[in-house]
Amino acid sequence: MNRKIAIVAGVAALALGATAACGSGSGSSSGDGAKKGNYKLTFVQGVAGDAFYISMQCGIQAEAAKLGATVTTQGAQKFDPTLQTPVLQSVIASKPDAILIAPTDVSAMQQPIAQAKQQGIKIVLVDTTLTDPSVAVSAISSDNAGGGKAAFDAIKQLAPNGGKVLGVGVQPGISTTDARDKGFGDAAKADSKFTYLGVQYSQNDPAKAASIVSAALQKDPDIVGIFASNLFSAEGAATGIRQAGKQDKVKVVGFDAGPDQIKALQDGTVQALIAQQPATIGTDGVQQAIKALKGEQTTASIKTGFSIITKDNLSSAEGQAAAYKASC
Ligand code: T6T
Repeated sequence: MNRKIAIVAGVAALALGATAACGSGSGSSSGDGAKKGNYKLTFVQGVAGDAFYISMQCGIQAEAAKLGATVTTQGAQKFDPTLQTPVLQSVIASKPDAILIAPTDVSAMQQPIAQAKQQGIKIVLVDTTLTDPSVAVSAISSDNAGGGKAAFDAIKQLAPNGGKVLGVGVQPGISTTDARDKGFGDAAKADSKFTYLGVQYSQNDPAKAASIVSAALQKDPDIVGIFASNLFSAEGAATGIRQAGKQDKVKVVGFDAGPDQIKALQDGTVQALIAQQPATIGTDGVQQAIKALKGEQTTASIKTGFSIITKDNLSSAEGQAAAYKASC
């Protein structure tokens, strides 16, 4: 498929790439007693073993090495604030100069992260954010609402006659996937050719995402499109489509571009992927942390770009560069 999407993808990537360069707002600075170098950073992932955070870790490590900082990476086994909190607490006890963290919930992680700040540790929010991000010197993320809308535009090109569309989300309270779900849902509701069936939550479990899709296709066999708003939801949605034998009938667009998603794109189960730039988020995060530690001005909010990958542009330089890494 579909030359049109590949072209649109290029435009989206270019347009968003341009916004990535200019963050908005200005953040805090701290001049007092700043060390001159050898900074110790810790990256707290949303969850361990996720190709998105592994790719971010690669960007963080490369930039830290360039700037003469050391970095360690920690992550809980599930995307869950009750598991991320003790990980963060043990990181705080190890007294890093700065923590780059992807909070797993907009409100539940607010207080644990504030405690890190109270210990004099600089905080940078990478990927996900908090209800009150002012605890951090900088918050860096993709344009998630824009990505959700782009996913709907892709489905619209794939299913131009319209019909029923479903969202497969992760869990409420995650800033990124909530924004993607809303971006997709708002765009679908605004288009009279489409009926938005709402979003169902996979709890970041591919097996649950697969069973959501199987049940939804039994209830509404005429579904024309599914948007899965992160890597594990997309992985499970693809399995559900395969199990239902609906590869040719239902168009699937997934956020993220891990190895499994790329495979699903190649075998035709998924038609388009919204690939984020996790390494860039990591690079920007390190730069902001070091600036804060040196007492320089930081940027409160930075938006990074995304690109849309289809079978058509997968083997292009852009497509190859967009694929996430399973290791650095
Ligand atoms: O989509 C990414 C990330 O942006 C999101 O916040 C959580 O899920 C992922 O890590 C993919 O699994």
